[in-house]
Amino acid sequence: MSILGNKVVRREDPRFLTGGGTYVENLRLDRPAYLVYVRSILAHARIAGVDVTEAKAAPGVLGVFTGAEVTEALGLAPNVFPMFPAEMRRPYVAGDVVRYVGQPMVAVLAESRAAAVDAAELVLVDYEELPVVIDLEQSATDEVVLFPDHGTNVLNRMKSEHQADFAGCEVVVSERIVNQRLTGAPIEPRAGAAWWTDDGRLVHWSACQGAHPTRDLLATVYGLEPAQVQVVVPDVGGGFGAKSRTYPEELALAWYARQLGRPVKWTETRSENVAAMPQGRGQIQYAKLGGTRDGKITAYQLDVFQDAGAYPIIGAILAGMTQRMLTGVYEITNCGFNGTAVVTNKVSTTAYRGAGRPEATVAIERMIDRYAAEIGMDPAEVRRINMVPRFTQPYTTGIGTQYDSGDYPAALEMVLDKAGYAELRAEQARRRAEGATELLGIGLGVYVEITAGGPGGEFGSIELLPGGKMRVTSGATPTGQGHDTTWAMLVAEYTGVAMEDVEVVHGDTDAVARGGLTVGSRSVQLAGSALVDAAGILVEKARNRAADQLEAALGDVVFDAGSGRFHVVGSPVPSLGWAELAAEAPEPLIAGTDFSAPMPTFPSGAHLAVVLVDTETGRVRLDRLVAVDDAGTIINPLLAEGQVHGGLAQGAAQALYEQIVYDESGNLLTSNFMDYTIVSPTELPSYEVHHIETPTWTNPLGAKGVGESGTIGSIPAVYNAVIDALGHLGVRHLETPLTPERVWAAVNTFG
Ligand code: MCN
Repeated sequence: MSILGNKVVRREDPRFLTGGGTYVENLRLDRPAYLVYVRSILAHARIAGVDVTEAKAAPGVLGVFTGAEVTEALGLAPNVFPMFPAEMRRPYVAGDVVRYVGQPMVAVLAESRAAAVDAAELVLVDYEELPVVIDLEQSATDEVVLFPDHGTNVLNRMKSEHQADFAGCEVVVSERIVNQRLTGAPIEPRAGAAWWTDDGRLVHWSACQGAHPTRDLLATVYGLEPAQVQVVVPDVGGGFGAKSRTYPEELALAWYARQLGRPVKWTETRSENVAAMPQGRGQIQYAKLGGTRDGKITAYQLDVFQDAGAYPIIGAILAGMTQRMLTGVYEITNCGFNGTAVVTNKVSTTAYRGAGRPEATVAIERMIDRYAAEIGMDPAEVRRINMVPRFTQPYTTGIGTQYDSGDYPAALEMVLDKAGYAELRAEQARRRAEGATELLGIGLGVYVEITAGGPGGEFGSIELLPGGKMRVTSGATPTGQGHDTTWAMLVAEYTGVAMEDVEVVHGDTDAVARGGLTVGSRSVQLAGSALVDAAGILVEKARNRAADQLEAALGDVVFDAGSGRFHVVGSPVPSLGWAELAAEAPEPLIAGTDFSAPMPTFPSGAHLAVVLVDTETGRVRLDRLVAVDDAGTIINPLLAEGQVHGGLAQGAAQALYEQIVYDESGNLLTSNFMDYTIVSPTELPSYEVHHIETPTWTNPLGAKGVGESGTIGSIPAVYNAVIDALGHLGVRHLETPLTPERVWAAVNTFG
């Protein structure tokens, strides 16, 4: 019986739930120096002077290094994306100019963290204020140029070949949509530790989403061969995209360690994390949709401004993902996209759960509801009319993106059915007719997204150990997704050993040959498929060995994956299992391979939210969230569901609660979880989660990614539900998050 598709509980959880996880912070080091950064309190200023005299003399201080000193030694941090201007590379620690509140300016190292914090407070900085640019659209005007050497704040302009033509549309609706900045809010903030071994190797522990990319960056920074660097990523308390890169302030740890001749340890505080870990979203959209009066969409144009923040990293190119997913699940051939990414005086933007795809989904799904309201048609019906029918071979969208497979109508019909759509509409009408103060709103978010959309494959190996156990090494670095369980299931399935006999190793560059980043929900389809292929190679090698031992022709020896035994075809006895093969092994039996797919995969689904809006207070209560997700073949429905649960929370949070707010001087007004209003279980309903399976043909598992789906479908579902509740009052559009203040103001303007 197959183990795949079963709800196997996460075997890593007992360790996590009983305090047995190993995080960077628990690492015991010999005489570590604790690092604390002095951070900028201004969004844009020239550093006219830094006085570290008192800090250096403070008790327990081991070293104080100014940005000027660090920059002189290390230069500027490498550009991970070579297309960005060299003059916009970030300093490890700012020496001459600071460009956002929270930017590190001075490194203070001491015997204890408390001593470092106390000494950091004694550092005096003389700032000369420079003009601040916070607003994206203002930045694009270049009235104030933030990098004078570059001459413009605009980093890139994306323009689709075709632009939408609205001539002939019977109805045209347009809106400005704001995808506010969000922080990843991992439970564990960023943390790192570094030291040099006696033989000149660098060892660096990092709470990040990819051991090998961090190793390669460190090798570049310190002019080392990759083999001279060991990066260990132990257990990680979440990343959500924002830890996909190890940032300059962490890359500098090895330099401090070298100066002090001691290991260096760094863990930021929560407020530092909110202020200085790169943030997500930050996209302003101008959306325009046209069609006929009977619900056929005939034109769609989306023009966006993307906030890159102070120094461009991946956030600056994520509008490219928005472009790729422009038309979502709909057949719209007359479409166009323009994107402009600009620098501002805020922390950089990076990937955050969905990374460019939720932005596309929010835009098209919001505009469909806007159009439906305009023509007086049920929004579910407008979706039906325009949806791409089921397909199993590549489908090319109006903007030119090729999807692998999908069945969007099935997901839509299922979510409507599971939610009881007709009854919900009747209940909505009843409340309106009664003049109820608690209105009911129903919102749909139908999505398709792209997973494993970046370049490169992923590595996996399986080694037969004495006694017949297996050791797996995986290039993927998990940050909470349950890879230990998933990889053990796959190897158990394809080799026939028990899951308990599969040891999983990841996140250590000395133990794993190579690896990529755990981003773009790529791991199951790439790292998982690599293990399927590796299992195939291992079985083949073992079959050869079994043929020798059974003194049979290779062609006559078969493998029974159910029992994990080899025997001659037609005669199950005698047979050999993995333990016997390991015992007789002349040399270790090991198979390692890389898996690359011919194209990305495109998971999809339909979410439906039900909200209750209190017209007297503006409070929105999320009453139900019904999700139907299609990630192709599901390996473990329990884990996939868990992924959807987490995603739904973050999607609902974007629609209703969370936002990063800077004032016009660039002060961060939401630097803790109280002000940021991070979502918690008390605001969320018990989810109703379902799935369908449209397997992909791009990998042997038929699996697509599921790590981001929950977020992508739920943002527009919850967003649309709130606007829907207020539709009869004339409300057509509001900005997220839909705070009580915004909703109350809308009710009082229109109601
Ligand atoms: N799965 C499955 N069947 C599939 C696909 C996935 O059963 N067809 C299950 C597997 O058990 C797998 C898990 O879902 O362990 C996630 O797999 P996948 O979709 O391949 O995503 P990744 O493992 O590559 O994880 C990355 C993804 C991203 S991009 C973000 S952002 C995110 C997310 O995962 N960040 C997370 N989920 C997170 N969950 C936690 N706890 N913490 C984060 O930081």
